[in-house]
Amino acid sequence: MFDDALIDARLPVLSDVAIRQVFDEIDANGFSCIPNYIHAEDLSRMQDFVAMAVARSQNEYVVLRGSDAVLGSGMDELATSAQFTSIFSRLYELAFGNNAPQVTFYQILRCLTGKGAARNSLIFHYDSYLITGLIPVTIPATGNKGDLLLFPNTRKVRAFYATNLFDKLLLDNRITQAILRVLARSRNTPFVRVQMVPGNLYLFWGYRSIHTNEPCAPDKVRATALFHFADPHAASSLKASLRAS
Ligand SMILES: O=C(O)CCC(=O)C(=O)O
Ligand SMILES: [Fe+2]
Repeated sequence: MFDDALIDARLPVLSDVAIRQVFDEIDANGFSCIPNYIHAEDLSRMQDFVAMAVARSQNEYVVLRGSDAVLGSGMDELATSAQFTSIFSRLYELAFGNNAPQVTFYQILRCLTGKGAARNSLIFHYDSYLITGLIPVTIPATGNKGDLLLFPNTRKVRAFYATNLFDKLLLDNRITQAILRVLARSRNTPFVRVQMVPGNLYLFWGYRSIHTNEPCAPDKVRATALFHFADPHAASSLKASLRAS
């Protein structure tokens, strides 16, 4: 039996050289993949949790936000694991040259299934956070697996929250979304297609890259654990006043 509290001890240790390689890959290819990042025993605990969450939502699309919402699944432990968080702080320092703030995540577990599977797919967006870590937990064995589609590093980190909002406005409208959907299907697609393998860790610049996921069949489950780190506009007063209103 495994001691649940020791997930950290079962994670691979990544040297600074390995992190530099991850960083270079993200810049060159748009993403980096660390295969078999999650130990099989821990992965199966996460998969059991997903199965329970999906059953509880009557086999419909469900999103769990924050580490309390995934308590006991192992995904909560990841968010505070020294091994896991050090990946993000070192990537941050390579990307921005200054000391990383303490790593705390906007953490979510997305379970794509049922009628909501199609409705919540192919929505192209930028994340609000600089670094995105994605761990596929449950992926359909057959049929559409819900690949991740990435248009890597299409913008810089914006100095102003207002510019960030403008980027999002240009993206978040019917016409742009329709064009991107056509591009995603075209033979010479500019999108990088990332196949989801359970237990792997995928890293990319979520803030800088247009991205989305493909759907899976309504009778299948595609669940991903997302770890978002570093909001560049955390100190923006415009953002604060928009939130308050
Ligand atoms: O589930 C996925 O593969 C991606 C989801 C995503 O990009 C997000 O939640 O920000
Ligand atoms: Fe995203």
